[in-house]
Amino acid sequence: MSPKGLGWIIIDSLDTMMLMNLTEPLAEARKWLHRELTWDQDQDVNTFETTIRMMGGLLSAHYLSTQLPDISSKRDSVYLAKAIDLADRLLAGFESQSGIPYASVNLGKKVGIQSHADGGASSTAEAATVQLEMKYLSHLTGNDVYWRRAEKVIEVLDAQKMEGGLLPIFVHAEYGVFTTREIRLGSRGDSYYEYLPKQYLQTGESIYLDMWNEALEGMKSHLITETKHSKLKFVAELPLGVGDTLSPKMDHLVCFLPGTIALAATQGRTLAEARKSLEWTEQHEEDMNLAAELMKTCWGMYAVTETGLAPEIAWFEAADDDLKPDLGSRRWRRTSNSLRNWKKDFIIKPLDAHNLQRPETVESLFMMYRITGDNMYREWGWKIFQAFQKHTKTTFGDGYTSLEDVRTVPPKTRDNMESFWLAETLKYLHLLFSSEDYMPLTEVVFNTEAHPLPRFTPQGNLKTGWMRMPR
Ligand code: DMJ
Repeated sequence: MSPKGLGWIIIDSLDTMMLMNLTEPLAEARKWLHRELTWDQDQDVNTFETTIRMMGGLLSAHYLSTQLPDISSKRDSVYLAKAIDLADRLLAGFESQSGIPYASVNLGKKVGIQSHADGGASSTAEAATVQLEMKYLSHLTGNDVYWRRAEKVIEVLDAQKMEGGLLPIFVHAEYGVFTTREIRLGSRGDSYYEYLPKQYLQTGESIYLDMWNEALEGMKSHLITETKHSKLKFVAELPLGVGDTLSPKMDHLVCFLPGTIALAATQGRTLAEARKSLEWTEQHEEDMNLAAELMKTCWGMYAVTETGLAPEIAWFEAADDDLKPDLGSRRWRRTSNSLRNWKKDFIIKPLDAHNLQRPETVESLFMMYRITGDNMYREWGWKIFQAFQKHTKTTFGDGYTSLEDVRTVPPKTRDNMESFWLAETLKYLHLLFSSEDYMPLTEVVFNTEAHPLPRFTPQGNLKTGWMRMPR
């Protein structure tokens, strides 16, 4: 990405090495960070990607180095120092009129840069997925500037009072208004929703739980429908916004949702524990059922293909009636568990048939397993792992690669490995088969790049600085 390198793969995989106790490559990585890495480079970077992967990676490495004494000395400040330097550069991205971050930042010049595409708008998911990282940094340093910039974004988005808490996927950084009506939980929408309950879990701020509850109801009323033959539940898209016809398409990216629904319902406890709590309601049971149904569909994205790996995007056979606006009042039909029926419902188009070794399904499997204890989730995860082993290993066995098409065996390979394969997919698979008390969901919250950060009680002036306007 830049002549001097930004350590993209190295930093994104630091905490994976820590969690897997890979001490030798970790020592090498740390040495490189200490001696070579500089953020003072005349380089444009994506504000969101750099926050979730680089800041998230460094902050998590800092946190784990205080928790796992065998892998590092407690007084090791290199990760935190690099995170602070980076964050102070990324703050330039928030210097817009509205407080919505620009799509990019020049690290050396410390200036924000509006997107060169999409009419200059930033994507909603990108703007609204920096909060866990910025707030943890405020907690660590006592400097509230990161916290304030991060929460301002959510205040601006929420002030638009979108129906059902469902937000269009582009927002203008200067004017702070949405520039499209298109709504989806896949690309450009996804992690806005993921960070609502996670912000609540991280700091206990109830405003974000309210927003999540509203958005989840909105999804049930306007986005979640079922397939024609097997009645698998899926999250459709609204190209023209709420009140218009649904498009029967679901990105693999949406598969963060089952795990997130279960996490929000139980607050990271096991289902058995959560059910004992006084706040547990029929609504939470319903949410857990929804999580299980969507999990099945995400597993289906793998189970129906020849390679056993999911395409980037799936389309579904669905009855016209099930794509009409306002689905809230409909009754769901029983889902078939027959693979033959599932196959009739999945449509994979040639341009959507690639696989980037994405994590979302195994991420949700990890959360579902930790929460429900149901072994089926480990079994599905194991099959997915085996399929990755079989089809994505490079010819000489020295790495892994993305695939061109999951529908043919052997699949044509690409020549690319995304850093989230190391940061997320392998980490979540590892944790799926680790002991339940390793990185417990009651103590940590994973950022959207799978970097575990601690849940904490904010001190001093670190508290919610805004209120929702009446709907
Ligand atoms: C990751 O960078 C993050 O999980 C992000 O939220 C979505 N895209 C990739 C993985 O698919």
